Amino acid sequence: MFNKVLIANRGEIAVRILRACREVGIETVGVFSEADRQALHVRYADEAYLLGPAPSRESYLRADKIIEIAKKSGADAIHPGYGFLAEREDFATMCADEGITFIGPKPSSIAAMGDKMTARETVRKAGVPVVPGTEDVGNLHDEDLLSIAQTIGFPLLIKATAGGGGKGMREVRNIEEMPELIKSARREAESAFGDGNVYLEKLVEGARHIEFQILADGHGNVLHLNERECSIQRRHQKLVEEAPSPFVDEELRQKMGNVAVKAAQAVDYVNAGTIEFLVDKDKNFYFLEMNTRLQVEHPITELITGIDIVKEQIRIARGREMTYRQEDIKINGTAMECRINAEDPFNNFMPSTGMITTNLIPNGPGVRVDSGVYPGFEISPYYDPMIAKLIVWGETRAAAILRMRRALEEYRIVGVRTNIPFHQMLMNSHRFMGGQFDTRFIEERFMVQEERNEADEEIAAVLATLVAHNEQQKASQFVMRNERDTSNWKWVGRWERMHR
Ligand code: MV4
Repeated sequence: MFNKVLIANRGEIAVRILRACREVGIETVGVFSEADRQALHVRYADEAYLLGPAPSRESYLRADKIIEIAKKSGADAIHPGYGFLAEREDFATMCADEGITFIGPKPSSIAAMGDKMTARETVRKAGVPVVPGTEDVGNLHDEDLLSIAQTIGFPLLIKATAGGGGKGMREVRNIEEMPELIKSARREAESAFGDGNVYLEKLVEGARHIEFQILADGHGNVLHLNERECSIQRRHQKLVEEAPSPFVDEELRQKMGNVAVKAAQAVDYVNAGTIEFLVDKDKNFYFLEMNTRLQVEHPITELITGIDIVKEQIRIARGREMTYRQEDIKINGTAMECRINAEDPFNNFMPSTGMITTNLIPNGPGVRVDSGVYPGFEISPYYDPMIAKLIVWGETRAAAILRMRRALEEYRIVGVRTNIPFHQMLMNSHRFMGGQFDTRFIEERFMVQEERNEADEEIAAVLATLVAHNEQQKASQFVMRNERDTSNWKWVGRWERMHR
C-alpha cells in the first residue's frame, strides 16, 4: 500500500494522473525538464523536482534520476503515464528492486508484449486469432523469409520484431521486390530499435484498427471495457478516436472482448492495458499487439462506461480487488476524442512552436478537455505536438458529432497553429459521418482543403474597406496624435471653447 505517487511524465497525462491522485487523497511528486519549469503539471503536484535539460534523453527518460527523486521525496509508487518509460521492462524492474510500486503491469508482461513476434506467438498459442504469417520465434534469415513468403502468399508485410508504430514495416507485392525490402526493413529496425529482426504477416487490406481496453487486478479478475475505434490516423498517429466503434455489433463485440481477455491472460496481465486488433470488411479480426500502459484515448472509454481508469490503476496497484464483473460493464452513448496538435494542417502537418497567447477552452454539457497548456505557456519543439484532447459525449453517435462541431467552434488557440481546422473538416465529411472509413482514409481519401479560398479573400477585402473607412472617419473628426504637439487635455479644452 503506497501513499505518495511520483508521476514520471509531463503535459496533459501528468495533469490527468495528478487529478486522480488528488481526488483519492494521495500525495504527489512531479518531475520536470528545464523546458517545463512553468508547466501545469509542476504547479499541480504537491512538490516537483528538476530532472535536467529539455531533451527527453536528459530528462523524462532518466530512469536513474527519477528513482533517486522518488527515494529522496519518499514517493513509494511511480505512475509512468504513456510514452517515455511506460513500456520499459528495465524501468519496471528497477522500481521493484527499490521497493517502489510501478503502477502498471509486471516486467515480464511488458517484455512478453514488447517483442512483437513473441507476443504474436504467445497469444496464438492461447487461441487468439493472428494474421497468417511466420510461426514460432527465432532469428529468421533472408532465405527463410523468402521461402515462407511463398506459402503465405502476396501481398504481405515485413514487420520488425522489436517494432510497433509501423517502424521497419514494408509492404511486399511480389517475390522479386522482396530481398531489397527485407534489407531496408532490417536497416530501419536496426537504427530505430537496435534490433534488425523481422517477421512476416499476410497483408490485411482495407482494415479497421479497433482496440479493447483491459483491466486486470491481482486477484485473477480480467475484464474488458469494450472497444475504441482508432482508424482515423495519419502516418501511424491517431487523430480521432471514438467509442463504441460504429462498425462493431453486439455479437462481434462479445467475441472480440472474450479474445482480448484471453490475450491479456496469456501474459499474466495486471493493471490497465489495451489489445489492438485489425478488423477486415468481413468482420474477421486479428490480434495486432498489446499496449502495456494507459493510453492517450482512455477518456472515451471512461465516458461510455463511467469507470475512472486512472483511479482503477491506482486501486489495482494497491492490491485491491475490482468491485464489478464483466456483466456490470455497460455502454452508455458515444464518446469521441479529437487530438489537438500544435501543427499546421495546411502545411503538411508541420509542427508549430511558440507561446500560446489565447486559450479559450470549450465546455458546457458533455464536453471534457484534458490539456496541459494555458496562456503564456511556450510550446517547445522537444516533445510531441499534442497540446490537448477535446473529448465529447453524446447519447448517440450523431449527437456526439454535432457536439464535437460545436466544441471545435468554441475552441480558440492563438500563438501556435493547430489542427482544429482539420477536425472541423473531418466532422463535416460524409464518409466520416456515415462511419465509412478504414486506416487508409485520411492519407488516401481525405483532402485537407486549401486554407485560402475566394470567399475568404472577399471577406478580407470587405473587412479592409471597413477598417479603412472607419480610420478615415476618425481622421476627419480628430487631429492625429502625431500631427499635434499640444496635450489631449489642452486640445479638447480649446475644441470645446471653440464650439461653445
Ligand atoms: C498490419 C496491417 C495490415 N495487415 N498487419 C501498423 C502499425 C503496426 N502496429 C501494425 N500496423 C499494421 N499492421 C497486417 N497483417 C496494417 C497496419 C496498419 C495500421 C494498423 C493500425 C492502424 C493504422 C495502420 C495504418 C497502416 C497500416
